Amino acid sequence: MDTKNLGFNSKLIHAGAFEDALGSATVPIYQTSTFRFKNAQEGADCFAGKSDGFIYTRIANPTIKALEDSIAELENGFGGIATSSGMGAVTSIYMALLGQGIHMISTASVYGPSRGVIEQDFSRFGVEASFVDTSDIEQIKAAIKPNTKVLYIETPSNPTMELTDLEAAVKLAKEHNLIVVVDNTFCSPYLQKPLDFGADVVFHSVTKFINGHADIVGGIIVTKTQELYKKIRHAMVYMGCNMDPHQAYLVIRGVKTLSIRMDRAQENAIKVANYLEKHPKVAWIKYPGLKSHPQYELAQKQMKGPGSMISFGVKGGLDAGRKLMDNVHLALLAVSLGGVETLIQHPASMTHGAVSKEDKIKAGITDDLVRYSVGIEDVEDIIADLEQALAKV
Ligand code: LCS
Repeated sequence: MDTKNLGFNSKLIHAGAFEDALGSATVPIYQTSTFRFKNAQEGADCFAGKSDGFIYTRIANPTIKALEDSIAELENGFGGIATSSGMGAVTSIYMALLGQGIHMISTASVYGPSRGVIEQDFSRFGVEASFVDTSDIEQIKAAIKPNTKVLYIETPSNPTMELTDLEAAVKLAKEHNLIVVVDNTFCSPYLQKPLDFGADVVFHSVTKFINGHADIVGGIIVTKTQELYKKIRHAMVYMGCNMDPHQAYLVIRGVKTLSIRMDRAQENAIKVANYLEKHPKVAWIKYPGLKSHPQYELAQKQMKGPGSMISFGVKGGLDAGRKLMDNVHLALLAVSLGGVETLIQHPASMTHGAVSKEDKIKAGITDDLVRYSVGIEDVEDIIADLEQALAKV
């Protein structure tokens, strides 16, 4: 079926699904490492790229391809590349686009390991990077050097919930021939489509909203052009960052309910954010759906909704935040995000623990920051849980 003209919710169900010989309603799990060739010529043709038959699961696999085709269509891109994890996506992109003497500009408050792998690993191979507040376009402009090739944006950023103006950032990047990469994990294609703003590469930790059930880790990259697709797929295949067919099957299952899960989580998050903003023990809150968010207008412009991630500080700083985390019962004290269950965590000592103290301060990852991923439970229960835990602070 041609799904190109379907609405987003219909695409979630039908995009990328292929028809197999037995008429399966869902995409079967092709749990195989390798594929038989009909004859030697077909094998040679597959390797020469003259046939698009499957060869070996690290290179491509029908179940994984169904997911790749689905997300590529949802992001309005050329092609999808599924990876073993979100970090598999990050490193495949870095490997494909960076190299000796190449400089990248990135969001300072980016997911910790996306920064750490540059500073601790890629730097050993001569890659340079500047981590700046990309929510301020002037800071991006000031960081551009003659050897800058990539602008890497995470919006909203993890965990500071800062937004980067995609339209303005892409405009500036294009004036300097930079490739724009966007980590769209916090939004999913349901809330934000960076390629529509002119970005070149978009990717996700599908561990989060896209899969949504906290039962796998995975990643996916979508490129705007065939050229970038080939380059990044090559890096993914050669580094062995491929997804597994069983993992892909579960993600395909998760994708189908993406919009209804996100609608519910977001509806809850708006109520939770309003509750927290008024709570006397809450020192500050950052949520793009609140008018108090400094980029509330930008959120309205580039996101379909504010999502379900909230950052806030409790009066009394780190100790008070710890007390809150130790006293919630419904929310799981756990890292990750974007699943059906509500999660709470402390970025400065957990997800961003490896970022240096100085860089954390510069990126706004303060010791009192508590990150809250709102799930799809009854919102009354989520708020009651926060209420009793805050009472103990
Ligand atoms: N990008 C963002 C924005 C993320 O939040 C994460 C993981 C990744 C990339 C990497 O994806 P992964 O390899 O874990 O699938 N974020 C996590 C977090 O905030 N808590 O635990 C993992």
